[in-house]
Amino acid sequence: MSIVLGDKEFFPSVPEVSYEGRDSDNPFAFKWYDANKIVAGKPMKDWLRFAGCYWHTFCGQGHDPFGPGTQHFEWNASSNVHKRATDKMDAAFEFFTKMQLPYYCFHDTDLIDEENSSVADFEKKIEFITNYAEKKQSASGVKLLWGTANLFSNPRYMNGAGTNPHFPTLARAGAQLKIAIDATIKLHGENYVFWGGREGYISLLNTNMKQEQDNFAAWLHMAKDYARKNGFEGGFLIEPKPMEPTKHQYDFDTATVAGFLNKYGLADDFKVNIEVNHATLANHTFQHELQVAADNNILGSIDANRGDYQNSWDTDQFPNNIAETTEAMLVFLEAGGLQGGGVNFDAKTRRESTDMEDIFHGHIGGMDTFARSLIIAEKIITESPYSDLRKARYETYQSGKGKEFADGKMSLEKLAQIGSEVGEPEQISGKQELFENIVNQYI
Ligand code: XUL
Ligand code: CO
Repeated sequence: MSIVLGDKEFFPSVPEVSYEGRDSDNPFAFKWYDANKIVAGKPMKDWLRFAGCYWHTFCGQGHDPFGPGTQHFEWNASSNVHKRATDKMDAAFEFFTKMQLPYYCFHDTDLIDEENSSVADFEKKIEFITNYAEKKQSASGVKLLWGTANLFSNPRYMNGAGTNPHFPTLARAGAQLKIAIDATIKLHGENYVFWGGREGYISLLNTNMKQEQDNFAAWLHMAKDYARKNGFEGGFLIEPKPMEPTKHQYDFDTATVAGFLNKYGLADDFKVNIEVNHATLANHTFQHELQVAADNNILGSIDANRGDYQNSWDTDQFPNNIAETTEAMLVFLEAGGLQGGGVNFDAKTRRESTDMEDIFHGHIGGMDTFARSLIIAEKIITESPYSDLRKARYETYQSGKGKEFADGKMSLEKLAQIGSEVGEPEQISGKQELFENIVNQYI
């Protein structure tokens, strides 16, 4: 990948980041991510399909509920909305190409400032900036992993978009949804994401949950039918999150989403985009969410980040926990990877990280964490007794009466008969500590 600059270089102090190996002391080099290295039969870059995200990296400037942003972005300097958008895109593609990121992701409103535009004006703005994006994509080879609509920031969506109790507001959101789908198709986006920002409730007292969920299913069907009719062959992804900004979000976790997709006949087209910090907010591990998705055949994509064990909000920090990521990569590899998705860094540098270079450090660390964990997980699966030990726990279901039961071919009478003949069953250890030690041995 060669570096693609616009009129000006936004990160002149950072060269192209490449693989130098674990002994390198260069902070702008990968220690583990070696794009073409073969792991479990294919290049790392094809397993991981890393993506940079527009919103945290090029839009959010570090504001929090207690104060404004601290990060100064040179691409915001122009007073002209179109110039600001193309400058931002130049900075973004400079970053993607310097970082060897093959993909990127956006919300419609990340690309260009909305500024209270009418639907027609916003559509024109999106048309302008997606024309520019087409040029940047073809100059660089960077592709769109997914697009989405921001249907949660504008105050009009305070009561939700596809679950809004007021039909005209839902329709206004639908106009924006259509523009975002059109933009994704135009830029050959490989997926389209629905993260239900305010699709939930703050109080059940004023909420008709059944109506809202039925509406949401109708909304998703409509979006899917429209996109398919217009040639979109990619995946639709629901991104589970239990709460924040709403008290209760309908797409609570992967198990909830799987049930919803089956109930409403959406399971053929929709999969999940699993975010690490959303998993932990739901009191699950990242590994748990991946496993539920894999078992339901809906493991679409990943939003990579991490939370903070000492508090419980969505901190969206860059991944750096090798043990956590290794456990996740075990599930990932056993599932055969992602179905059409990639690893998108939905992560932000801290409010106190104010140097332009800091976004490089965050992404280098995140990519190395995933790459290293992938290598470790492959070794655990192929070289250690891990898989055999787990398989052995279930061997009584592989043949004979256990298999008959597991195949659903046994009556309760027969099961009870066997149960009364076996006597007190042998005590069999779960050996969790041994499993944990094997993982640590390979780290
Ligand atoms: C919010 C979040 C979003 C989605 C896209 O928690 O993760 O950025 O990924 O709307
Ligand atoms: Co996300």
